[in-house]
Amino acid sequence: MSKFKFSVGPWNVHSGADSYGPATRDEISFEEKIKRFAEIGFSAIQFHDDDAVPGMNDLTEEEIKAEARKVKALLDKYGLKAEFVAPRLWMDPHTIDGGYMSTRKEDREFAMWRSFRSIDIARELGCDLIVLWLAREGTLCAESKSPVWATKQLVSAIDEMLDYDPTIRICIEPKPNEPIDRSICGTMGHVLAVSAATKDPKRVGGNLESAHAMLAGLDPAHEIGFAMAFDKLFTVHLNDQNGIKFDQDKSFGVENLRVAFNQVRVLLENGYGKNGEYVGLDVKAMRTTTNEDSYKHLENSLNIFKALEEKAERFDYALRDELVAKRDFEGLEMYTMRLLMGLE
Ligand code: GLO
Ligand code: MG
Repeated sequence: MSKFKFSVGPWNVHSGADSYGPATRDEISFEEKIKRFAEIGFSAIQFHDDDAVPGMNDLTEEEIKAEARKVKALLDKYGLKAEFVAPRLWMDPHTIDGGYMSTRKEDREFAMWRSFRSIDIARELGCDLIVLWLAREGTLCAESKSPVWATKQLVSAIDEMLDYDPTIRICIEPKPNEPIDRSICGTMGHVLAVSAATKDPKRVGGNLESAHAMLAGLDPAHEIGFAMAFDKLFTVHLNDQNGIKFDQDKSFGVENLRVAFNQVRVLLENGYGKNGEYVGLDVKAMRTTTNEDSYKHLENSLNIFKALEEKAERFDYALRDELVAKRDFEGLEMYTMRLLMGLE
């Protein structure tokens, strides 16, 4: 029995289209997805603002809230919670050059409008968390904007959200690049610095995604640990990644089991979940996956997580302490490998 609760977003089941080719699987309706998510073992759904309210740019504030209430009723029907809402500030013509740090004032205003509406939607869905994945916040042309100005823009955008709703929490999902070239907030260290500069740092934390940490050349378990040391890990996006290249969002643990194990272990050791946090997955199916297997990468990720949780529960801390006292790290490494290989 897992100690954790799991969450997922509707974008984690998709048709397989990529930048180089069309869809390879059928589109699945939102309701069908969440029904299956509940059956597979997820207890909460993550949303982009327009996952909850499609076409929201053309709706009034009241209409947006009314649409969100319909989604809440669907969640209730399947016994699911909403975990967070993330303003999608990377698809719209207004966000070509980013949102909060766009070079155009009207685009920055659009980004704030979407952020405030995301807060409204979150409230209707019964959650208090806004995730900011800062997809296009940075520079495509290094000379186009000052990184000092851009960083301050991010802080003041967050301050405005904190003011808009006195109980909402803001959670930055750092990523060093892609689609932006040079990001402004690339790692958990950046997130903590930005958090500290806001008017209410307690309400500003991070969402660590395994693949994003790896793209920054960092160990995701250490990024998780760094955030947890300051009570700043508001959620996680677990997945896997084969090296420093484009963001792959592979199933959790399929590339590097030891790195995955250490992510589970650091979460377990430090009581992740005791404040209601979910273990979120952000994984993509391979393009070759068939319609029938549209959810297999999610089931695999959950099964791998739970198997690693069981290994982490069995991790022999007395032996670890004994080996550490002798500085026998070769021995400790081999013990860990034996545990992972099923030899312990
Ligand atoms: C992409 C991100 C993306 C976000 C999602 C929620 O690299 O990981 O999937 O997590 O849009 O904001
Ligand atoms: Mg993510």
